[in-house]
This record gives sequence, C-alpha cells and structure tokens, in this order.
Amino acid sequence: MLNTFPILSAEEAAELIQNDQTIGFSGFTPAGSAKAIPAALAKKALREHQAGRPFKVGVLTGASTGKSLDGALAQAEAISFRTPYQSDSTLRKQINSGQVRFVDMHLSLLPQIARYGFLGPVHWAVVEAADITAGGGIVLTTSVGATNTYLNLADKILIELNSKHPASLLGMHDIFEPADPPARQEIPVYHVADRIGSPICLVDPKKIAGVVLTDLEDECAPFDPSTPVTEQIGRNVADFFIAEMKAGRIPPQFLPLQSGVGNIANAVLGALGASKEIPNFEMYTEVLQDSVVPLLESGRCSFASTSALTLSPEMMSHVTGNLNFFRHKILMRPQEISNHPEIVRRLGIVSMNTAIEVDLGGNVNSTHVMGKTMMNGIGGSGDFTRNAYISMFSCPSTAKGGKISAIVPLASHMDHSEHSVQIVATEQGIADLRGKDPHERAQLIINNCAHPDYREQLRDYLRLTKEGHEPLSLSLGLAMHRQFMRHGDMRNINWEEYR
Ligand code: 0RQ
Repeated sequence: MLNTFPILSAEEAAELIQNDQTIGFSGFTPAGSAKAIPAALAKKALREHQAGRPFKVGVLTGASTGKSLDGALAQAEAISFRTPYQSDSTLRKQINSGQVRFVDMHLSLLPQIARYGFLGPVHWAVVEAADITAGGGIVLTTSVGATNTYLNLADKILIELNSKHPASLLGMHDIFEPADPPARQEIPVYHVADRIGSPICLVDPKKIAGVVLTDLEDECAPFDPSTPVTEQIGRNVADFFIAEMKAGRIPPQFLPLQSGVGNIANAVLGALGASKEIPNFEMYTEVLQDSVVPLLESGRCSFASTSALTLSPEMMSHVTGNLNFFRHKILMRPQEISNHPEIVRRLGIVSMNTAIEVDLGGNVNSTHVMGKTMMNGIGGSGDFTRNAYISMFSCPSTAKGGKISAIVPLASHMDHSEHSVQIVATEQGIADLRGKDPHERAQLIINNCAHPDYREQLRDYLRLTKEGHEPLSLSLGLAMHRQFMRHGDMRNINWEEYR
C-alpha cells in the first residue's frame, strides 16, 4: 500500500485544504476521530489569520470529537459551520455567541441530508484508518459514524493511518449504506448481531490525495466517578425494569438496550449490570462506554452493536489486546444503521437517554440550558426515543446545587415531545407516563420525580392551570426559568410575581 499513495506529513496534508471548504471528518465521539490533520489545519488557520487572510472550514463529523479536532480548530477560530453534535467547551461558546453556525440534527438523518446536498459539497473526507489496501479498501478504527458516507461523497480523501489501532480491527465493522428512495429496501438487521454489509469502506483509489502516518490514542475523557444521586438513578431504573419483567411487559430474555453518553448513562448501565434480577442483555446502541467492557467479559452483556467504542486509552488497549474475544462480541455500524428508526422499532429497543429538563406534560429538553444556551446537541437520543419500545429519560431532579429544578412547568426548549417520552427517572423515583392523560402525567412527574424542595410550588402551578386538556399557563409556564434569571434560584417562587 505504502507505494501506492503519496505519504504526506500532517502539515502537507493541511496545506491541501483551502479556506471555505467543507470537510467530512471521521469520528463519532473522540473514538476514531481524525487527529493529526485537524491539529495541523488549526495551526495553518492561525498562520493565515496572522497574515491577515481569512481561513475557516465547515466541519462535518459523526458526532462529537476530541481536543485535536473540535478543540484545536475552535481555539484557532477556524470553524465556520458545524454539524451534527459537539461537546467542546470553546466550540460551545462560539456556537452560543453566534460565531459558529451549528445545526443540531438527529444523527441517523445526517448521512441522508449530506447525500442530498443540504450541507453543500463535501470537498474532503479526512479519515482515520487502521489499514488501507492498494485497491482502496479502508479498515476504519474505533468508530464508523458517517465516515462511509463522507468517503463516498468527498471530492478527495486524506487518510490518517494510525498504528495505535491494529490492522486486525478488520472484521469489527459492518458497512452498509441504504439506497435513496424509491430504490431503498428494508435494512435486514433482524437480530442485534446480524451482519449486513462489508467489513471495509471501498473508495476510488484515485480520490486518495495522501496518507499521513500517525501513532495517536483516541482522546476519550474518563467519566466522573458516580455520585449517590447517579447511583440512586441507576437503582431506580434497574428496579423499574425488574418490575416490567415481572409484569410480563419485558420478555424473560430481556430486550436490547440503548444508552446515551455521559455520567448518568454510565451509572445506569453499571446498576443494570450489577442487578442479579436483570438477565444477560444485548445492546443495540450508538456509543459503547467503559462500563460495558467488563459486562461483555462477564457475559452480562452478551453482544453490543454500536457506532463507536468510546473507551479510555487503558480500556481500548485492553480490548485491542483481546481482540480474539471481543471481535465476537462487538460490531461497529454506520450511525445511519445503529440509530435507524426501522431497526429500533423492529428490535423493540429499550432506550435510555438524558434530559436537561422535563416538563409536567412529559416533554424533554436535552440540549438548551434556559432554552437558549446549547449544551451538546440532540445526538442520537431522538432517533431512539421516538421509535423505542420503552423510551426513558433520566436526570438528577435538580442542577446547580438545587437552585435549578429539572422538573419544570414548561420545557424552555423541546427536543422530545410528550408523544415519545414514556418514562422519566430521577433519583427521587420513576414516572411511568404510558396511558396517562396530561393532568395524570403532571401529578406523577411531580410526586415521583421532582425534588421535595419543588413539589409544593409545582402543585401550586397545577392548581392554577386546572382548565384545559394540558396543564398550561401561557404566562406562568416559564416563570421558574424567569425566577432563576432574576434571583439565581428557582425555589420559593411567588407565582403572583409572574402573572
Ligand atoms: O454542568 O458540567 O457545569 O457541572 O449539565 O450534566 O448531570 O453531569 O449529566 O454528563 O449526563 O450530561 C443532557 C447535557 C447531561 C448530556 C446532558 C448541567 C449540569 C452539568 C452535565 P457542569 P450531568 P451528563 C447521546 C444521546 C444529549 C442528549 C442525549 C447530553 C452538565 O447527557 O448532552 O442523551 N445529552 N444524546 O449542571 C442547567 C439544567 C441542567 C444543567 C444539567 N436543568 N439547567 N444546567 N445541567 N441539567 C449523544 C450521542 O448521540 C453521541
């Protein structure tokens, strides 16, 4: 292979990329993200800015990335447009100040939207690989995300051949891209472990402009240790699933689990794995975190289909050191397939995602603090929530030391509607909203999920909104948010002040 394609330094590769171009990077979370070329591109942007020339690019990825991609490019003020998800603090500030245009998108939809041209031309695919064949076969590394789509769409391709990831990752990916309508057929995944595509991405070798040799670890940050609150959420969720099994609503062999990212999701998975009454389960998910690896080894999780291995460097080297075991336990798929509504509905997935706030109707805000400030993005939570057999959202009942209630009269931004959200879980308990009308939902959410500091004032709100199908007051719906903006604390509201 090395004789076939030009070997470039990261700097030489970055020189090929021009101001105003759009790049589809590999990476779904920091797993499998391109690293050397974006870091070199950030340095080029700084040089260009110093010379008084504009230099910004459009950045497309699978989901969030790491410090060498979103971090470095944001610090160099080199990003003009970003989609579909991010979690970098500098980039977040630029998005919220209007400096970077950010489109928050369902992850399963991104490849289709890119194929139809809504994101403009994709000039470059910059992709990390574990191996390349002379014929243009690319073995991806620790994620698939939207990389297969960017490789197809891009005019030109740059590859980071990363020796940290062994070529023996071959076989851990299942690359499948649906045809566009009206030629689209069913996606034939009937069981979590079904393989339907190719282990490699095949590209036209003439599109490969160069290969950069790297030896870089993924930049996945470790999770915060669990807290009494996150552990209690985990126990509440595990108890709920045990009761569902006893009631015959989850079959004895369980149903495939999807779990979002973050500290809470990690704690919930830990609790499920530790529960003796929950049988061994499979995962059909988008992100596989550290907590799942011991579950795969113990057999508690019998198979995991994912789009990314979002593992700490230590856990990743453990997995790559034991690939003969893990290659029979893990399959990585494009996000268009890992998150596909058709498969989520078919498999009867139990989805568990995280909310910033939940309102009394059961609507969920997962993305915008106080309705305005973007946190990370919707990610895959909507793909799963809308189509799962059981759709759950969990969060601590309060944030910022109790000054903010996660249970509010009206969500200040809505990502997941009352029609899709079935279960709400906090450390206080579980509200099962299935089959309940709006007033019943509101009472369940207050009684079972709200923090005791907020229950009475939320009940007062309900008393003020008795009429109508929804317990809504147009003037008071956002009063707790307004109270926080005015007084720095949502507690002890005087509803009259906001009438
Ligand atoms: O702030 O970082 O300043 O301490 O939000 O909250 O409690 O640590 O929980 O790490 O799980 O993140 C929803 C943001 C939760 C995340 C969200 C503040 C809180 C803290 C983080 P600090 P926690 P987590 C997977 C699928 C997107 C939807 C999804 C997320 C910080 O899980 O982005 O699940 N989800 N997608 O203090 C003000 C509130 C708040 C609040 C929390 N009501 N008001 N601040 N915070 N609630 C993604 C992919 O598809 C890849």
